[in-house]
Amino acid sequence: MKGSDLTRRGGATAVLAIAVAALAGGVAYAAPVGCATGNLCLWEDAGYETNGVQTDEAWFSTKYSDFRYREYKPGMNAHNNASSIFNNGTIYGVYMYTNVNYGGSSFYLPKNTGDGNLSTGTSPVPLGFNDELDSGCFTSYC
Ligand SMILES: [Ca+2]
Ligand SMILES: [Ca+2]
Ligand SMILES: [Ca+2]
Repeated sequence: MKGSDLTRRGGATAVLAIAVAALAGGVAYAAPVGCATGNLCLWEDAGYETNGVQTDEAWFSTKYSDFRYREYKPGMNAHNNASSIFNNGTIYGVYMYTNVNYGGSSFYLPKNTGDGNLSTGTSPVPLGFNDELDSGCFTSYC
């Protein structure tokens, strides 16, 4: 059987970013797919995704005062519904708030840290922030 080079399976070993891991609500050390270096990213659902899509994230690289105007994707804003968060900043931590204009309750999230499920209190973000966030800022911009 010579020249049997027809059997070359396009090694489509789709190396699906295993960064998805981030254990159930644990701290993640590898940024989720879709969250660019330097950004703070939010997703509507736990597990760093919005309706199953990891690249549908709302983000900011300095600060953002009103998530009603920040969208995961066209027509879907981040007002009172974020359930996972990752700070892919390289220098600063971020403060996140439950009200617009940096008001209400807040928590601090160090750089290169995430919480894959805001509804659990077993990770960097304490309880009380799931589906509540409305603004945030990197410490150098607060
Ligand atoms: Ca949510
Ligand atoms: Ca959590
Ligand atoms: Ca809120």
